[in-house]
Amino acid sequence: MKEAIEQIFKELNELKANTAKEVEEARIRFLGKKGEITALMEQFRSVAPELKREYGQKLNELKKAANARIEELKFSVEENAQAEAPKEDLSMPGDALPLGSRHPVSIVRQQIVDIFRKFGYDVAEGPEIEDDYHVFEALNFPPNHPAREMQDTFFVSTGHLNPLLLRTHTSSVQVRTMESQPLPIRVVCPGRVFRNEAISARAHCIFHQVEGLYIDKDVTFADLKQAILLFAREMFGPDTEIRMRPSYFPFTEPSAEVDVSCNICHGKGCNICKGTGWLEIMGCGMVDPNVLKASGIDPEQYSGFAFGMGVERIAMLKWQVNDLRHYFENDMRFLSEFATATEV
Ligand code: 2U9
Repeated sequence: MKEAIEQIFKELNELKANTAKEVEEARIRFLGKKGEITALMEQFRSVAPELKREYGQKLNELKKAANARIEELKFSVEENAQAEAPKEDLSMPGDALPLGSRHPVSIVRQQIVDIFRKFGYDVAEGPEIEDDYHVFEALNFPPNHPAREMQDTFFVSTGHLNPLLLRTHTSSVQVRTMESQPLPIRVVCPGRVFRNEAISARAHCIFHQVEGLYIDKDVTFADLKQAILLFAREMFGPDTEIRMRPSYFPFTEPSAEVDVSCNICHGKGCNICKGTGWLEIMGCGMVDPNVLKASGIDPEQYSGFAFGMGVERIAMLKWQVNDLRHYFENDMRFLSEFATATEV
């Protein structure tokens, strides 16, 4: 047995392996169930008692040495495999990271705001959760106006005189501007608004508005008309014409809806303008004297005009998108169409 142990020590020292398979074969040969060292362990049982101690020690050393040698070979085979693996080609171009782009609604909101900034308007923002006073009361809505009902407005708290609600228009920001800023006022207010509407191709319960307000001495309807005409030509092209149709809003008197000449068919009539040659883009009017008074402005000395537009609607007209829901679903195939659309 002594010779057999010595012999295996020798073989272990000389053992070589080039592949993982050869290492495994060597392990089985020495340490497997029917391996040479395992066989010696079996024989050990019948060794004379006076030799047990000496042989036991030697056998243990042999087993340890075999395990260590196998591990050593395993490591060197793995190292060789890595060294031989094809090297990374550092001259290869990197993987292109897909670049994000601005949302079409953000692009159009910015375009609208930029046009009015060029005209000398300031930009103001305000809270999306507002109180009844700034959304309805100060804007001349009568107490029983339908917009104040649960069916139209999302209430945050009810049961007291000035409930909290999600603003239904950004006009509340203009009210806050009138309360806090000196006259004259020239301001545009972009922002998100909320209405209790069923979602369809033409309506959504959340959308974006840009509203504007100009208050000074001697502001007239002619000023309003000129401001809107200049805006429409900047937004839809220099040949654009506008027309105004009488309308009604609690906060303006007189009030009007504004149409622009259809930039697709140039007035001939197409399915975008439903054969009329005109597209509705916004509402506007002269600020109602009651609205000025509510915010402490004397309507005998000052007058003003205001306008409001839905950003999604302007974006739909600009890019001939026929379903408002595209702007909320964030499908990459839709959004990526606007990756380069940053200019007016
Ligand atoms: C103050 C006084 C008056 C803002 C105005 C409109 C007309 C208007 C709609 C267009 C489409 C809302 O997004 S929409 O549904 N807006 O027609 N908005 S005048 O008038 C104001 C605002 C603030 C202090």
